[in-house]
Amino acid sequence: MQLLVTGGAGFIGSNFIRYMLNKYPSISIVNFDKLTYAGNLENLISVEHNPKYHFTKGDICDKSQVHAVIKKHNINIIVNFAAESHVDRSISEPDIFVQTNIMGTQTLLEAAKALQVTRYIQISTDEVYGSLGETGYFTEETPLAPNSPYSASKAGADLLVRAYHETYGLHTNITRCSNNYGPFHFPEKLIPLMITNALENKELPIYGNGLNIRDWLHVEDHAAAIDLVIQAGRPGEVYNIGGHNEWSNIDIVREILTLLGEPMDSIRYVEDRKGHDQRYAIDPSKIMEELQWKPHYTFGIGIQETIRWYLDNREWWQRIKTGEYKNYYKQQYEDRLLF
Ligand code: NAD
Ligand code: TDX
Repeated sequence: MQLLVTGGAGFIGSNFIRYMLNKYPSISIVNFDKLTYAGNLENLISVEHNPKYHFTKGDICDKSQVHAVIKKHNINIIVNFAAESHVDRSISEPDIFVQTNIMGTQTLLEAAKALQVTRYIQISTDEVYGSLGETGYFTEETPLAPNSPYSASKAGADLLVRAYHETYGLHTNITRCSNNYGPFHFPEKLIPLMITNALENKELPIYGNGLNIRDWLHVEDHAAAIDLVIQAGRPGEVYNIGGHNEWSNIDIVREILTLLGEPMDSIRYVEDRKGHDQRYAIDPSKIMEELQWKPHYTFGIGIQETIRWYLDNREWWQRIKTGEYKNYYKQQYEDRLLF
C-alpha cells in the first residue's frame, strides 16, 4: 500500500501517520504538507527515521507538485487531511479557506483521476451539517447546511468529491468526524488553548454563555476509523465518525481546571463567535455496523492522558505560542478580554 497523506504535519494527520506505521510495518507513507502555521514536523519526530516514511513539502493547490509526488512514489491511495482548519481564522480571513479547502481538493481529485489512483479518502467534518437544536443527531442523510466560511469550504470540497465519484467513477469516500482532542493539538483550538492558558496562568476566554455543545472524540479513535474506511469503505459512501460524547464548552473547561487542580477564577465570558453553531452530535451507527468501528477511549481516560501530554511536552507548545501565534492571539482575544 503506497499512501499519500496530505496535511500529515498537522494535528490529526500526524497522529494518523503514527497510528498506521505502528499498525502496518509494510505500509509506505508519503506525507505531503505545505507547512503552514499549523504544520509542524516536530509532530513526527518519532517516525522521521522510519524507512517507510517520507516527507515532501508541497501545496495541494499546485498541480505540478501534486502530480510529481504521486508519480515519484507510485501512490495508489490518497487521504486528504490538508486544510485550513480553524473556524475563527475563517471568519477573519476566508480567502485561503476557499483556496486550500476547495481548490486544493479539486487539484487532488483531478490528479487522482489522471494518474489512476485507486482510492481517494476526503477527511471532512460534522460542521458541514450546520447546527443542531437541543435534540437529534447528524446522520449521513442530514442535508448540508454549513454556517462558517470554514464549514462552507469543507462542504464545497465534499460536493466535488461526490461529483468525481458520480461523474468519473473515482473510488472515493468522505469521512465526517466530530471534534477531535489528543496530543499535538494546536493551541488555538478549545481544549489545548484552555490547558496551556491555565498552565501559563492566563485568562480562559469562553465565547458567549459557554453552553454551546461539541461532541469530542480522541484522535486515535478517529485514526482507527479512517483506517477501516480505507480497508473496506464502499465506493462513493460517506461515513460519520463520533463517540456520543457531548459536552458544553463551560463544562469541558471546568473539567480541565479540576484535573489540573486550578481554581475557576481564570474563566472569562467574552464576546461570542459570529455565527456560532449551537450544538454538534454525531450518529455513528453506519460506521459501527458496516465497518465494526467503535471508540476505545473513554473521555475520562483520554482527557487525563491529553493533559499529561501537555504537562510533559511544554517545549512543544511554548515554541508554538511565540512569534506569529502571539499576533493571532492579540488580534483574536485582546479586545474580547478587555470588556
Ligand atoms: P491542522 O490545522 O492541525 O492541520 C492541517 C495541516 O494541513 C497542516 O499540517 C498544514 O500545514 C497543512 N496544509 C494546509 N494547507 C495546505 C496546502 N495548501 N497544501 C498542503 N498542506 C496544507 O488540522 P487538523 O485539525 O489536523 O485537521 C485535519 C483535517 O481534519 C482537516 O481537513 C479538518 O477539516 C478535518 N477535521 C478536523 C477536526 C478537528 O477536530 N480538528 C474534526 C473533523 C475534521
Ligand atoms: O477561545 C475559545 N473559546 C471558546 O469558547 C475557542 C478557541 C473556542 N471556543 C468554543 C467555540 C466552540 O463552540 O469552543 C468550541 C470548540 O471550538 P474550536 O476548538 O475552535 O472547534 P470548532 O469550532 O468546534 O471546530 C473544530 O471541530 C470541527 C475544528 O477546529 C474543526 O477543524 C473541525 O472540523
